[in-house]
Amino acid sequence: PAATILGYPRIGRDRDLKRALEQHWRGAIDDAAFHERAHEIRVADARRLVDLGLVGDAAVPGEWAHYDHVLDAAITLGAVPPRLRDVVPAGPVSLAHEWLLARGEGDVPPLEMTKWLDSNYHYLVPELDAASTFALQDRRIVERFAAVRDAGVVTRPSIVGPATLLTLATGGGVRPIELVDRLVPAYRALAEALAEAGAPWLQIDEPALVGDWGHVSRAEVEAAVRAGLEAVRGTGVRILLAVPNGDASGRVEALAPLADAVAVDLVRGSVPAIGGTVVAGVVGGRNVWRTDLDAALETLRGIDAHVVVGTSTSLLHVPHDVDRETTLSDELRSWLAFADQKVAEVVTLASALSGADESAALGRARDALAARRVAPGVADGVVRDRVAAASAGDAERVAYDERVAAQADIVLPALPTTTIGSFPQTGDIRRARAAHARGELDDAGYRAAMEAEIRDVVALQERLGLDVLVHGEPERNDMVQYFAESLDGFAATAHGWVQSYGSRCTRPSILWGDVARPAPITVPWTAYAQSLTAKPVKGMLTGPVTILAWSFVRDDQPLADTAAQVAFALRDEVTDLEAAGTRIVQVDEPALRELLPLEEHRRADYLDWSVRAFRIATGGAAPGTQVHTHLCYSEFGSIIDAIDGLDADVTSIEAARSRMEIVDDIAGHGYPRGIGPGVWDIHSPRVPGADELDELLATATAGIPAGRLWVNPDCGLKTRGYAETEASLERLVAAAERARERIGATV
Ligand code: THG
Ligand code: ZN
Repeated sequence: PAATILGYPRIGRDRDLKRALEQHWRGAIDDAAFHERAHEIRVADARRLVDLGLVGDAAVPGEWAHYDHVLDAAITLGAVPPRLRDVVPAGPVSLAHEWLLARGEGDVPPLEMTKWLDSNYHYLVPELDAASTFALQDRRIVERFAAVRDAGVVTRPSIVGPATLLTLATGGGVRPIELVDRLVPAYRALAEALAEAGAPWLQIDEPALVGDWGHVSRAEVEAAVRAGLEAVRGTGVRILLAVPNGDASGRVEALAPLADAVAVDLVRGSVPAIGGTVVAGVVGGRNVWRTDLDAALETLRGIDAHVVVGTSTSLLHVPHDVDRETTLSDELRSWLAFADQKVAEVVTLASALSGADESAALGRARDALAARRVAPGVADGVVRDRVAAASAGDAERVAYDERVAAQADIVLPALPTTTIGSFPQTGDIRRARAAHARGELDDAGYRAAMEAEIRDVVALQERLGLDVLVHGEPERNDMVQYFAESLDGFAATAHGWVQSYGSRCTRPSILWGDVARPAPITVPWTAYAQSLTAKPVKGMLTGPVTILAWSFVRDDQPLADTAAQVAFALRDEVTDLEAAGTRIVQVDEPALRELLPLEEHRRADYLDWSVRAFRIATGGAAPGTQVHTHLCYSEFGSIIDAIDGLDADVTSIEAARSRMEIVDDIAGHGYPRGIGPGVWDIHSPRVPGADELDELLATATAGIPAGRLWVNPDCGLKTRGYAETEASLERLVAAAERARERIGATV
């Protein structure tokens, strides 16, 4: 073909797949109905892509996982977790078993979920061990190809390649990458089956090639890609090696001759010196902005190979169609390109490249870009002056010891107990928010409903005996969307859903202009909660890096500059919270790890600006204000210096699932400030046992000095119910008391 994309959103234009999944999980539809709905979504999307201009030899990609594409690869190749060998039989995997792997059931925990590369999408981590064997066990990829072909569209199936699959897998007693020779014959079998079914092309995704992984060397990744390509040669199906999500140049040249075509990311990377056919990813799959078509065309014309115009990554990470966003201004909408608009862009570029007259389309793109550059709000002199005038002092608080002294009047026991911030979002809260959004509940009624909820949450925490309270965040749906709605420079979409994991989606805001805070955001809620209790109530903010990571961020200035703007807006919020009497402010950065670049050489710069942004946001806090932060993962060791650099007085992190493994990292590093390793894994409704809590706290007190240890859950409680929340927090408080007695801490 002349144009293609590396993948398309699979959740459906109206989140049709989400609904089908959730209906099947609740038993509202049976297997046959689910498969029928999933098939209809596939056919509708494939036909749409043809209508949008993806025509010719397998131009339409075919990646159609029900839940996750990494899980699909594992299922296809028979990579069932060792612990479930007796439960999930060899052969095709039923829907019930697929959901067991994805979601767990009873005593069976699901596969672990982790962020896909540097995105906000979560994949399921394949579990392997030394006894793992592989074969083409499940023919879903072949069957879907055949079914969509029978409906009229010849697609290009894709699968995560062996190097990437093994790099992202965990191994019990074996480094998964060492299993590559055992794995690649299963890819061969897949290619043969696809050839037999008449598939002209197979796309093998190897983003692992662009990263530096630590646990796997570059040579090992390259060897695994090579082994995969060698295994699938000569079956009759042609191979597209896709290397998205980063700069493939310098890494792909030696492998290119083993594939029939190579797709590279030319948004983040440069053109590698390869001949043959290159799918040139000049249209970005990770942002929502219209492409600079003139610049793209120039890049394309400079490539010395047979060029197919493509996207830099799959379009999985962007919403379907900007034309549906009728609540956005016409002006902003004209600057944007969601998945369908990006398809149109690759088609236009291919047409222009072949010599056709696309001057009208190119002109429209040029005009939109020019208008965007000078539009009011894109550059705000006051905001820019403030960022430009930032000094080292803005990012600096006084020494930790001095802060501890200044915070001495915040009276707390040893091993203080607290929560991460949110309490369960009840049906009442959601209904009140929805009614308010529809205009059926006025502002006063809405405030009354939220205040009633805050009263209940504060009373509950007092009854449970927690030491540092929260207001529970009933007024927030999504912690990033909430701040975006209150800050200048952001816009919200109505239909812009993207898959986060399984059926769960988020609707990222669009950060299009300079960021400023027109008015205080959280102060009234926090102040109201504090008025109800003598115990300290934490103010709760989302940090600058997380606000960027979970929004669609402007591409016309460095991320570091945008982060600094958000940081100054939050800094003002911290000051206003202090003025309202708040002594403890938490600034969450759960996404700090997520934006860490895949390539080693880009990491220092990232950590530098991201840590600085956090420090600007919190650097205005008085020494007597206790600054907390929260990070949502347990891979503490890999970025512990950056976490140290945040200079927060107290940091809460996930730890229960990994049985307090991080305590060693903390002890080994000599981390000097307060730390709360989570003792209750809130990702499941399970109530932790008293013994289990005692054991986790014993590990924590053995490695962390009592004066610095906090006791808290792993994460916020908004997805939990009240039954398990009350029971678990009661046990958590009791366990903290036992731990204090055990170590002889005085209260
Ligand atoms: N907000 C945003 N991104 C995130 C998280 C978040 N990424 C990481 C992590 N948290 C992902 N977790 C979730 C958890 C739940 C949901 C989505 C992502 C979820 N979504 C609802 C759904 O799909 O039905 C929709 C929620 C809504 O109506 O806004 O439940 O917290 N940005
Ligand atoms: Zn968390």
